[in-house]
Amino acid sequence: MKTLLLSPKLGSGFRGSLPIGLGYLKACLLKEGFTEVKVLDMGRLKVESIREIIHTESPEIVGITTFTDIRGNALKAVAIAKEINPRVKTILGGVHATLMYQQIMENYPAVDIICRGESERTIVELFQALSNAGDLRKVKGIVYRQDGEIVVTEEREKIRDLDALPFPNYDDIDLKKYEDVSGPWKGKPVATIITSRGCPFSCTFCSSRLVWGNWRHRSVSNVLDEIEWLVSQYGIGIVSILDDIPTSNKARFKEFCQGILNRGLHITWRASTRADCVSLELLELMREAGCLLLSFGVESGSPTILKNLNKKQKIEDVVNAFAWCKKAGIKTHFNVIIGAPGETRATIEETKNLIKKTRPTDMDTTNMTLFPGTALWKQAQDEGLCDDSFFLTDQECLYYTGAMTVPEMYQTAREVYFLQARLGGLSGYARLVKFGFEKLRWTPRKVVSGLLPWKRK
Ligand code: B12
Ligand code: SF4
Repeated sequence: MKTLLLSPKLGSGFRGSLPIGLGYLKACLLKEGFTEVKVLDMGRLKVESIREIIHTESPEIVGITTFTDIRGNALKAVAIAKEINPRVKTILGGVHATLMYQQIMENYPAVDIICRGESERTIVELFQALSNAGDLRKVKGIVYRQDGEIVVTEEREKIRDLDALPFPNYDDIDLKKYEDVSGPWKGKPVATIITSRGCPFSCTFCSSRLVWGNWRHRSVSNVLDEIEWLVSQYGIGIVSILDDIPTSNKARFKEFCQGILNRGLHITWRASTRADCVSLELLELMREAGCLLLSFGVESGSPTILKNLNKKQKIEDVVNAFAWCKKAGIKTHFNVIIGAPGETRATIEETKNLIKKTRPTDMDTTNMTLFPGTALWKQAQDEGLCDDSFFLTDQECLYYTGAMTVPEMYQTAREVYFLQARLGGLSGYARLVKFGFEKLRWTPRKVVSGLLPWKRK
């Protein structure tokens, strides 16, 4: 069965990263004898280019990933594929389809099947059923239509033994295209790896647990083998660890760093984690093992906001983590959420004070975004701020507006970026000039709204 696995066109300003999820799916399909599978990253292509792709590749199956904000790109690509060849079987996967499968099946007839959540096992069983005219009802974790009815099969259990998975397959991908645009790795290709899946926390705004469940991890030796393979096979020297919280288990992560050193792997790497999941000792070892940059989802400097978001993070942990990173020689990235439930002028000041205190190397802000299925989505729905019909529109993101208006959020983002620039002196302003337009996505409409004075309704 000739199959095309696609990652959708990304939003403007996003460069994307290796389609590692599709790489895993292809590797699992190959292992089970489905050899005609091609992975194609459409991240930087026009959605319309799917027309030419379908004509040249003539696939029998088209599978595509969905994120909430760019769901429209994925759904449009599927509709075009179906229009060109109505016999093409279309499959959706990824976070948005996992959480909004009912709405998608009811409203988008071009979608034939949805795979919910972790799909390495599901796609193999699905392909076996499709190629042998087997019973789809027996394939756990899928949604499909039969005689006009939407059939939702039993939930699939999460993969416990992640080491049993093959490494992602990148045969169709030019890894050199995934170079960094800024920072210490500017212009160099970056490979991505996932050493663990899921997260032990339940922040109200986050989809991670809904897709991946509780934290599960690969063995250290299996991860090191993959890095060794990336280095020897593709000449990769820089690795981005995509786990939500790779340092959830500090002892395991120490073992990982020690393994990099013992095997003499000459790589540099970066990761994201939580401030309360690191220690000075661990950070020093991480630096020795090649870690140059750590990104922290700090979200806010206000204990009240952190509590409202169920972040379960103390301000003193944030202060310590940033001070330790400085001591260990690791650059830091401070991520801020603006407009969370309970946000006021005073809580914004608390966040600014925390930035002043921690002096991160870099930072980014995000307006409080509502993702389907999350506790925050339900809260906003109860407050009358949203309902599921939003996902049938062409709009990318829906922000939480229970605390601030959207112009107020953009105005606050400006303030925070200017603060960071001021703290960085000349180089801080230079960075703002260089990346400001991208960071604030200063479209004319947003410039106008961003210039409005900040004031509560
Ligand atoms: C890497 C990453 C990115 C990369 C892009 C990824 C890419 N391929 O180019 C970049 C940096 C660009 C990015 C940006 C953003 N991201 Co992001 N990102 C991630 C991250 C950290 C890892 C994704 C990943 O590779 N996972 C590992 C692989 C194995 O999983 P996977 O790709 O999901 O695939 C598996 C299944 O989903 C399924 N599957 C996936 N596709 C398909 C297709 C088919 C046909 C089938 C059958 C199955 C299937 O099978 C795979 C194997 O099990 C996730 C967090 C996470 N832990 O997943 C967030 C995450 C996906 N991002 C998120 C968000 C919010 C964003 C941003 C909106 C952030 C922002 N405010 O700017 C932007 C949006 C960019 C855009 N859409 O234009 C949210 C998505 C929430 C949602 N409901 O959409 C996540 C879940 C983080 C979170 N915890 O909230 N992101
Ligand atoms: S925001 Fe981070 S810590 Fe919170 S649930 Fe999501 S991945 Fe876990």
